[in-house]
Amino acid sequence: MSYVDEVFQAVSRHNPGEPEFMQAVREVFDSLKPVVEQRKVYRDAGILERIAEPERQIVFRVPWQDDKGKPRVNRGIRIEYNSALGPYKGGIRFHPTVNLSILKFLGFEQVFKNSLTTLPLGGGKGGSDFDPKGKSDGEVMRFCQSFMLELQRHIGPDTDVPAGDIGVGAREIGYMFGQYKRIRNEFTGVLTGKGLKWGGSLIRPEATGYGAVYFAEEMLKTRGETFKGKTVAVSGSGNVAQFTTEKVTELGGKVVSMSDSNGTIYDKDGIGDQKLRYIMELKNVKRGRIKEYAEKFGCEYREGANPWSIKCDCAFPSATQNEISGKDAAELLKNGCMLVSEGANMPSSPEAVSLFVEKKILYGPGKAANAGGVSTSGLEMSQNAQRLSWSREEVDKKLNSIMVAIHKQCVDSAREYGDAGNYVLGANAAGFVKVADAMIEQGIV
Ligand code: NDP
Ligand code: 2IT
Repeated sequence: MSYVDEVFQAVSRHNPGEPEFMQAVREVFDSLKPVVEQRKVYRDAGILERIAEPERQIVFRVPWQDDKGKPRVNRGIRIEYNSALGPYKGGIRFHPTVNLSILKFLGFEQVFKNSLTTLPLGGGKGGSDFDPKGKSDGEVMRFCQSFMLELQRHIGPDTDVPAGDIGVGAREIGYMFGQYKRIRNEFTGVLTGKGLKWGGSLIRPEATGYGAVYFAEEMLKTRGETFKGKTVAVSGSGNVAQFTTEKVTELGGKVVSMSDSNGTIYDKDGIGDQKLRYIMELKNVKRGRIKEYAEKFGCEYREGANPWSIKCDCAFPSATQNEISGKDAAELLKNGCMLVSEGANMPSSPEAVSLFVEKKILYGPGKAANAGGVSTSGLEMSQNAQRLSWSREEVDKKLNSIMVAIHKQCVDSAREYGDAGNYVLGANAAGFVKVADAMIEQGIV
């Protein structure tokens, strides 16, 4: 049996009942076969065994009181996955589906993603099964304060720097930052995605969506194409989806869909700037459902459906993991989709990934395509350390050049390992090599 398969089996045995985690490990390990074949040193140093095991997993009780005074309990988790390249870095997710499998898959992906950013960032991820939907601001605040009361002892600006993810945006980061500052009596860059008045970076809110579009622009260039006149399907209507839509529109594409967990809107005229402002207000302030857009603007609404049966040239999955099944992928391809850029983490099922790679469309996997968010978090950390803030133009320019650099690493490494144009191989191999080499240089720790 190959070294890769041997370690994969051991990892499966040690992590029973964690399908999302095993899916992420399988995908990365499959790409690494030509890499470990070429560089025996990784086997000698036991790198795969070590890299699959998180450095630290923290699980804790989060008690809080709801508006009726009733005691409630959720589970808090932080996975400090790998610190070979820098402090643990990665988002916090609040969603009822959160469990160890999901946070380990996200943490594992984050390690390689952060390596690709060119910045000194280790990988981590955290969250809770707390559901912010339908909760009052007061309930969300009390939950965030309780979550941070425990988390604060494990994190710090040089140790572990969390940020947002699903269900964690500006409001939640604010409440968590306020609580950290109060407990520790320190005003530091311990979280990213902070408000602009108190240490946040310009462009961080936009960064994941903009980055996914910049990455797609680079992929399009390899075929002499641009966004001008392209029809684009976006899923989700949260942070990543909103700024993906904004940037695609700015570059001359037409976004015809957005969605939430209840359904999809299909607006053939395109979700232009005015309509996007409506969605931002609806989702970020009123916290309503995407269906209200269809009612307001009189477009089609598909209850319970995702956008993948809509005819499009480019798809930006920006909601959640495994949102594109094999069947959805076949439908996208049948309708002529030639580019998929993943704003979400692992949105394509293994069957969908295989189809995209086999058909040689421009397929940018999440760990490369959505790395603009964490990259700009890295830029926020630099600004905090300098006690300076950079202009919008400066941060946007840096974000763009990081996405160009990530694209180049993917292209070069796919070619080096024998499958030019395969961004899955390129991203996994390039991300891995840097972390693995750093681990070897730092000894068996
Ligand atoms: P938000 O919470 O802002 O938005 C999430 C969106 O996805 C909402 O529209 C939500 O709908 C939808 N969604 C969530 N879960 C499901 C589900 N199970 N089925 C269908 N729709 C769902 O999160 P973000 O925009 O920040 O994150 C979206 C994706 O991007 C995630 O995969 C995240 O890990 C990834 N990502 C985020 C980064 C960031 O900087 N924020 C950086 C890199 C990746 P509803 O409101 O109905 O739940
Ligand atoms: O998945 C991700 O990269 C994020 N949620 C952003 C992490 C970060 O630290 O900005």
